[in-house]
Formats: sequence, structure tokens, C-alpha cells
Amino acid sequence: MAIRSSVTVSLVPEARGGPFVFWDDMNLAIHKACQLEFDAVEVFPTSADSVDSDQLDTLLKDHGMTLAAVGTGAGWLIHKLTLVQPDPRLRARAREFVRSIIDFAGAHSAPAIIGSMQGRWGDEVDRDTALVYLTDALEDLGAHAARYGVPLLYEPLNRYETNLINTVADGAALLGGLSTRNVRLLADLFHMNIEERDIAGAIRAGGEMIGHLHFVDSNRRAAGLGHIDYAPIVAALGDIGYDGYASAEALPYPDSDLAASQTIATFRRLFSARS
Ligand code: LER
Ligand code: MN
Repeated sequence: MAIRSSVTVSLVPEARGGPFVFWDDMNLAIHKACQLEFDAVEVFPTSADSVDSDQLDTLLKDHGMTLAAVGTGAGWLIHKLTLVQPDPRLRARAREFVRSIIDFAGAHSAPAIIGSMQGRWGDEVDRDTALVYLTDALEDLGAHAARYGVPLLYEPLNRYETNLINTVADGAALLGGLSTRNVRLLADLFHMNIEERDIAGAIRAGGEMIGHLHFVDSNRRAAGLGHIDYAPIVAALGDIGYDGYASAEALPYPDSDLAASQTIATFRRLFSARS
């Protein structure tokens, strides 16, 4: 199967200024994404119960689109929860927040993403302890996602957003140590541009561990508006047989519509010869 295109929509006011192409209105975002012939949308909701699941189902079916993934970052942005914080009750709440998103996304055959909910180690929790907490959560939540026949996506972030795992190789080592095989890596080209020595090489080494791609440029603008050289990345994705989504998690620059149309134009230029 070919790589499919996806575009993000944020429903979280607290995320304003963040890297999402469409904002606030899921109906309008799906309509616009469909007009541009995206295959899917990736949704960033405030919580699992803030989105009408039946309405989303109808919207997706009416537009012939799918749900690529659902973000869990509102658990951090709104509630300041992470999977590695010192208070066990808050860690448990973080886990339940992610679990509820897995349930919501799973009902639409889509995976949930753990990005900023991984948190960071610090004064009260040392690195090894934080990694134990994170591993434990990924085991539990990865197994939970399996009941929907979807993986759980774990996203290495750049050093300014987490001090736990910053590269695809470190992410692959973490996931390789789990007993579940149902957690896969999200390769975000913005974070990789900061942290990887060689983005294409990291993708090749990540291989089958890579389950999702955030398709964006070096400056977090739409693909084609920065200085990432996509040709070796496209070749590496072909080499590993990647057949997931290229999902535009990019700033709405210069505005949402132009970020979306720029993304799909670059997507077609890079991937249509292969599909
Ligand atoms: C989420 O996908 C991400 O990339 C992080 O930078 C949180 O914004
Ligand atoms: Mn991302």
C-alpha cells in the first residue's frame, strides 16, 4: 500500500501557536482536507469525550476519509499530567487520560500518540526511574491499544521538549526492551532535523519500528517551506517499506489553507510517483 496523506486539526485552544494546520472546527477542517484530496486527518482533542464520536464517523464516511491518529498532548497542556511525574496519583491520571484517547481513536481504527505526555525527568524523579515509569506505561497502554487492532505511537521529541528520548535510535532501543510489540515510533521530521545526524539513515535504522510520520519542514512550516532535503528521506521510507501516513503537523503559516495546500503539493511531488 502507498503512503497516505494526512493533515492535523487542533481542537485545543490552549495549543494556540502550536504546529497544527487546521484549528477549532473539525467539520470545516475535514471538508477542506477533502477538497485538497488528503486521505486522512489527525485530530488533537481536548479530551476523548469532547468529540462526538458518531459525528466524526459520519463526517469521515461522508468525505471518504480516514482518521490517521489522535494526539494525547492535551493531558499535558491542559491538566499538566505526564506519565513520569513523581505523584503516583497524577501518573495514574495521566495513564487514564491516554487510555481514554486510545479508546476513542481505536473506535475509528486509529492509533493514539504519546508525545508530550512522556514528560521529562528532573529533581524528584531521576532518569532511570522516569524510564521505568515510561516503560511500564507503554507496556500497559500498548497492550490496551492491541484490542482495537492498532498500535500505540511513541514519539521521540527534541531536547527542548523532553530530556528522556530524543532520537529514533533511542526510541527503538526503548521499544525493543518492551515485552509488547504493539508500540511503534512516530518519526517527526521537525524533531529529527534537530536531533539526528542523518534523518534518512535514522529512518532506515528505525525500519519496521516506524509506524507514523509527522511530515513537516525544518522550521515547522509546511513541507517545502524550510530547508529539509526530502529526496533521501523519501528513498529511505521506500527502502523500509513504510506504508503509513505522512501527516502534516505544521504551523498554519502563512495561514491554514496555504499550509494545507503547500503540504499536499509537496506530498504529491514527493510521493505520487510511488503510489
Ligand atoms: C507532537 O506530535 C509533537 O511533535 C510535540 O512537539 C508536541 O507539540
Ligand atoms: Mn510531532
